[in-house]
Amino acid sequence: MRRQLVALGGASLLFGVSAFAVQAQSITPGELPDPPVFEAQGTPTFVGISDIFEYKALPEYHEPEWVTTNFVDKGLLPPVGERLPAEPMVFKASNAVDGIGVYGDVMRHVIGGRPEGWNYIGGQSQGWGGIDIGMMECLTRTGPLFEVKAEELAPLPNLAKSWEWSEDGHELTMHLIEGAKWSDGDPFDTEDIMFYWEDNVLDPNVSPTNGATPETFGEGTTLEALDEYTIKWTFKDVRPEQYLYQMAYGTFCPGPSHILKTKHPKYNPDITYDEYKNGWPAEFMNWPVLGAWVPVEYRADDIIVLRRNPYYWKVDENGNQLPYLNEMHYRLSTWADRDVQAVAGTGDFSNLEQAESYVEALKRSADANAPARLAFGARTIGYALEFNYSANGWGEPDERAQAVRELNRNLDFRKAVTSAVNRQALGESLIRGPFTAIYPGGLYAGTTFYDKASTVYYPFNLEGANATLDTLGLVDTDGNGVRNFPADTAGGQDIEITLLANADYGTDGNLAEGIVAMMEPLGLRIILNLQQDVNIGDLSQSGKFDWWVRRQGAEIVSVVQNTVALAPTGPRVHASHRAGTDGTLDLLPFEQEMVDTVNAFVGTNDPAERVELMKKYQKLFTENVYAVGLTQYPGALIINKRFANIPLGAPIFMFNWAEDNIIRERVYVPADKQQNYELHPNTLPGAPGSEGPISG
Ligand code: BQZ
Repeated sequence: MRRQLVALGGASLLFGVSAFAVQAQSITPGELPDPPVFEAQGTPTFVGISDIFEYKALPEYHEPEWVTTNFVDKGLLPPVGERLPAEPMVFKASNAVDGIGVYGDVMRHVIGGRPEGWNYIGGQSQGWGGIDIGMMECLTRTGPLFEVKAEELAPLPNLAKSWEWSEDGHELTMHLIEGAKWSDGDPFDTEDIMFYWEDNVLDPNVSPTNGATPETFGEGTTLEALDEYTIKWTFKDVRPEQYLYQMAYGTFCPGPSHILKTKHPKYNPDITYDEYKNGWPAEFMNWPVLGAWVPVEYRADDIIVLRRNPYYWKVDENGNQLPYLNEMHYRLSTWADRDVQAVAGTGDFSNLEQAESYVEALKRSADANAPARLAFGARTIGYALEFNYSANGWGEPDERAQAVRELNRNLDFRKAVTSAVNRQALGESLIRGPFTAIYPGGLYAGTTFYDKASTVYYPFNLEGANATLDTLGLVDTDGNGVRNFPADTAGGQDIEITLLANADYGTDGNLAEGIVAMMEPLGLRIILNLQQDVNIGDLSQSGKFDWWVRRQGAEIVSVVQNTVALAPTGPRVHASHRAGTDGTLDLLPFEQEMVDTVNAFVGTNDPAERVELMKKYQKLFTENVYAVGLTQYPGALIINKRFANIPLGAPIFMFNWAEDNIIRERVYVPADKQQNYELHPNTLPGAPGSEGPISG
């Protein structure tokens, strides 16, 4: 087919086929089919923020009995009231579907990642799958916002329990919880906040996990500590409330400065930044946290076990210190195995997110005696093909790669690529049925700021795609079926393009192989670069890719979460366009318009203006094929039936992942359903760096 096509292409150039014929084959937008109707998705019960929790002192507090007898009574731990802040966070029973819970049992997670170490703010991941979400706490919180009514939608207080704006709107003063402690008893205060900000976010030698940079909080923004529990932000914009979302998970979650400072080069000139980043390997147990659970056991490639944090600063309305679950397990396996174990009942939780596993999971959980229930949410899982747009050195491209960057920056080239993608076939290659939707790229259909009329869609049109590349002069000069660069570019060699994809997910690999196959009749040779998750971060952040099949982030789902990442609004913010070797961003004109649109969105709180700005963003994104949308589908939450207080309609991914959305600290197992799964019953975390948990 392609040989005949290339000949045809060649022929048209040689014999001057009429302009009209070329025109007919050229690429024009078409009608975007609506996503198939998907009835199965659950609906949350929408509430106000104050219906979920408040901060207040209670007359009395409680803890698991064995903590009192084995630890407090023996003087190994202060009484619970002294371990809690002056005004703990108090969850309202009326908002918890099953009300006040009981202590005990374990949630058995299975994850596909592997821990690099505990220095999260220094750039190490703990293996994902909610392990960091259970250990870290951030200034604000957004996961549970899926159940907050639209008129009240705003980040939830968390470590910052209240805040106020200055008259002129440039200053935001935040009040932290007072008297909270890290899980080793060390006080939490502004020293931890300022260490994160000054010695990690602002330090160019440190790349915090989840990518916080100074621009994440607005260019020229400053932060200072006014006293032990008060911080003040100063912004250039007026009341940029948008940045409150950036103060949630993954970009403003402080680490234990009393530990981290001991190996930070600023305070220890004889230590390198690499030694700082890798200062606390996964074998280091009892890492201090503000979250509900502390790592107490780690067996490489096997399991991480976490035990309840005795200093956790949240309670229920009866004053019971949370969490209810004493232990968390993270079995180190694969993401696909997570689904299998959850439906089989040997694991307790999974975000069903790999479409290939849906049929089996649905079949297994349909049985009334199935151990787990499966609940679909909205279509918030989606993939796109990202182009590396930097032509000024990001990722130190060689001559071939530089030539590819130039092509990526050519709109007709991108139009040809998107028109050679048969999305219907791609979706069906993952799963048949009403799951996958035709996704052109940009904001997802079915989400708050999506507007179909502003979405430009170039339908599958291989003929037009080939004609367009012919017109660009990308002809197969050596007849081997692969188009060549023009003679004066990269030595006129075959056009070979590297495609980065995550090897830890079947879906990423399948979609990438689909792209390789679909680019072949277009005469482009795609070299698949399947990499494990731990490498994807470094390769992608350092620009070492031509193309990248990427599962989209929260910014594409909610817009309000990580908004700044919707365009290259800063030198190290966007997934596929970062600053070159001279520190500048070589933005294309439409990119500059996208940056201005996103910055305008961040700079206004006017709802109508924000809607219009996102229509403009969507039009700019899709008509310029900023990324090639591949597919979009709903995820499903799989949870073992013995767990209570699982909120209705919790999406696996929206503002954050379900591990945050379901508020695990108030999830419990009724006494009559509790299983004997605890590996270290009646124990608490030991001192930082010491072996395992202690049993009082
Ligand atoms: C959910 C999530 C919790 C990271 C990770 C992983 C990393 C990315 C992303 C998801 C995993 C699970 O996603 O797939 O279901 O449990 O952990 O954090 O893909 O590679 O860097 O952003 O969250």
